[in-house]
Amino acid sequence: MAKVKSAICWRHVLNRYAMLYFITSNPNKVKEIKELIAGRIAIQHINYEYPELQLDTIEEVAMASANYIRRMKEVKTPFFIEDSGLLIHALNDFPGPFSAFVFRKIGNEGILRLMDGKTDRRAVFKTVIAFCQTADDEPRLFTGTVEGRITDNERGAGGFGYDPIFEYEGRTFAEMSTVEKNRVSHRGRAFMEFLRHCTGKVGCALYNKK
Ligand code: ITT
Repeated sequence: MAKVKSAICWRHVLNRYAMLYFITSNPNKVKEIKELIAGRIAIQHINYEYPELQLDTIEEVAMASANYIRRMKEVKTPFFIEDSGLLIHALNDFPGPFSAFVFRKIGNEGILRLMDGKTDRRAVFKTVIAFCQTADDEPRLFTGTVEGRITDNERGAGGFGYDPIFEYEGRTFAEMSTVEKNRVSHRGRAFMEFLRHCTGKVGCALYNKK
């Protein structure tokens, strides 16, 4: 299990970036990231809905979205966006990059129906963060994944999206607090990878591998 270490080189991030802009239309993502940084660096949320691109991978979607945003006249930098998705083994990694569309159309109930009778319940949650230091920079990508399984029923009242049907070590993400979810989640892991880049420090380990 990967565990978040408490001693993050926040000072190095602060020295490098006085402000980071997080562009997303999803307030739940903002809540999780804010919880993770706990006020130690300055992140400003920009609630902006950019076109939902249908591409083959989450990486391609994140890259294309950041490229779209950095070409806008009023873009604020440095900024990051993130694209996340659920990849279900028994469904050939569906819904993957189509996770937002599928959630809107069939929701967790629909996914559970598609999984009816399937014994292989393995699934992976993935987040890809795309970061642009300036509007002239190609986006840099940072990835986080977590392996779990799809439950038989929705469980838990917390979290959002697919959380009630994604189980990690016996509990769904919706049965965890935000702090607990961040410690092991795709988003928490991707964000820690991103911070590792921001610190510019080799040896500033952010995870303890157990
Ligand atoms: P932005 O693109 O504006 O950031 P979005 O909600 O469209 O917001 P994504 O495309 O990344 O974000 O999300 C794809 C879908 O996966 C969407 O339905 C989310 O609710 C869901 N999702 C993303 N992260 C999740 C998480 O940590 N837990 C559960 N569901 C998640």
